[in-house]
Amino acid sequence: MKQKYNTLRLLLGDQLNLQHSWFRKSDPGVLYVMMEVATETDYVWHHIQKACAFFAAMENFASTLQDEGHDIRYIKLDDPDNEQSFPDNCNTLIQKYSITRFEYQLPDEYRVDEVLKTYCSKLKISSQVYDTEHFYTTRDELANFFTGKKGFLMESFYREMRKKHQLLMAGDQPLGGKWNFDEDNRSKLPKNHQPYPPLLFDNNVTPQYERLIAAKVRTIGEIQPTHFYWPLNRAQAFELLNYFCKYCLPLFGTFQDAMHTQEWSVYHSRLSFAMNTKMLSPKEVVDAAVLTWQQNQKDIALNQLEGFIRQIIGWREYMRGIYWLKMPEFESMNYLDHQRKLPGWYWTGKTKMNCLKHSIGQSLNHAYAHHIQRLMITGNFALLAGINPDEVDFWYLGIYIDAIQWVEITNTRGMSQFADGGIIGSKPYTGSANYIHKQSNYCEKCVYNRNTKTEADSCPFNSLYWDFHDRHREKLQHNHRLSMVYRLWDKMPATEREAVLLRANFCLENLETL
Ligand code: FAD
Ligand code: DLZ
Ligand code: SF4
Repeated sequence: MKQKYNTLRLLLGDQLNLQHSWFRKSDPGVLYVMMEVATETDYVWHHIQKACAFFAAMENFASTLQDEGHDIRYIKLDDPDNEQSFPDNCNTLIQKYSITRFEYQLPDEYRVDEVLKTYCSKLKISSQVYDTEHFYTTRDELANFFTGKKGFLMESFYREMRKKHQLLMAGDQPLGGKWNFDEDNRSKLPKNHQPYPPLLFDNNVTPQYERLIAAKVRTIGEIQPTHFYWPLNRAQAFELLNYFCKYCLPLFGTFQDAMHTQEWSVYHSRLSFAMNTKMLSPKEVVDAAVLTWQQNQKDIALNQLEGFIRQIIGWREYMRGIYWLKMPEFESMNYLDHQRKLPGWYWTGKTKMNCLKHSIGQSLNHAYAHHIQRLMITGNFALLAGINPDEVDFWYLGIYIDAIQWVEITNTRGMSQFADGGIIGSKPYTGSANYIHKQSNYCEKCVYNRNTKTEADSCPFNSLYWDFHDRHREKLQHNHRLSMVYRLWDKMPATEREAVLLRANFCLENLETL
């Protein structure tokens, strides 16, 4: 073949950043490649909506690049010459076009980063890696920030981000006199309060769905391929962002922790897929929210905006920094030595516990649950029950539309399962029915009694909560944030403690039928 291209540029499924400097002008010597490959479809059991969303968004991205005058080869899962891995497909193209240079953008996932680093080290042609131009921070910025400091407190990183990017600041002071308005952000949905319905698109992902089915890719969850509602291109991502700013931002903070059987996203933005694929940048999201607030200050209180901004410039960037600082060790951490198997009903939602039934059910239906459902329902239960973090990670990495390891594992193994021994959270996030009832209507129609601990129909969370702290006393009792928990436990009459542990033991031995 006559040489047409000198450079091959690989784009991954989560690198759909149209604003990247690569695309400022087209270069006839550059061939871009995107590919649907078994190494990506098979590393976990993806939710079918997640797999379809990635494929469809990738295809849309490729056709936009084509329209803008770039040459791109899009390799589909069932293409006969698809070798089913990034290196093998790149090799084929390099040979076919006698390419002399290979370029790629920094992968966000350790696994893929290693594959591509190894690939480049063996290549006979030159290679170069570029930044994705997506995040506020570089990969090692967090590590540099915490060098010489004790611990990795998110709040101090967040304040630094606020100052550095001059967000919600009045000079060097936080706007409104406080960095954090979390105490205003814990309301339950009042009876008869109906949030705006989630904005749903009407996309058709039948071709992507059929390719996945034909290839027998193992997936989970439900889908309606002809009415697919996640945003699949930049225009839809912006539409979702504008909808959020107009209808959800005004109450985002207030109901950030609220859960309800009839509402699957409450006032949450559902922008994580659009951001994690890089169709939208975090700066675009933050700027739109700030502008909306500036133009509507009489309708949008500062706590609503601050709560939202913190998730993006705080938690999201922080998790990425921790990921690159602590991988690959992070992947095998199991501080509490949890070894139980994940109950089978995590894959079906078939449990009598109403909070778990709803949170898992909506995850299977929509590939989505909001933060508090992930942390305080499914995560909390897995932690209290002592489930092996490998199994917990496998579930979280597959089931959510936004699940990419850099942000999944830090949240799951770190924040939710305390398997990192406290790098991310200063104490385990645990709660009993008391907390769940405070934030939701789940307990109202549950077969279990949220008010008791030791009866045959007592809420399992209530005994498992104490059992967890008792079981891990040696590792946790010196944590000053848990001193109250241990004081209360020790004050309980011995007979009651025994009954609680007995009930917990029953729950642990009968996890599958709870
Ligand atoms: P909103 O509530 O509207 O928040 C806005 C944005 O802030 C999100 O889109 C997200 O980009 C960011 N954000 C919020 N919380 C976090 C957080 N803790 N860490 C990082 N970014 C955050 N998020 C993922 O993107 N992918 C995951 O795989 C993932 N797994 C999680 C697993 C567990 C156990 C927990 C507790 C949380 C996980 N999160 C994950 C974080 C968070 O739950 C989701 O980002 C959020 O629910 C996405 O919905 P949303 O876009 O409506 O978020
Ligand atoms: C999630 C996903 C799936 C299901 N399939 C692909 C794929 O076939 N090709 C691809 O480039 N990306 C896919 N992705 C997203 C990847 O998991 C993500 O792009 C990589 O892990 C890099 O972080
Ligand atoms: Fe969940 Fe317990 Fe409430 Fe039932 S009573 S919904 S199991 S917290």
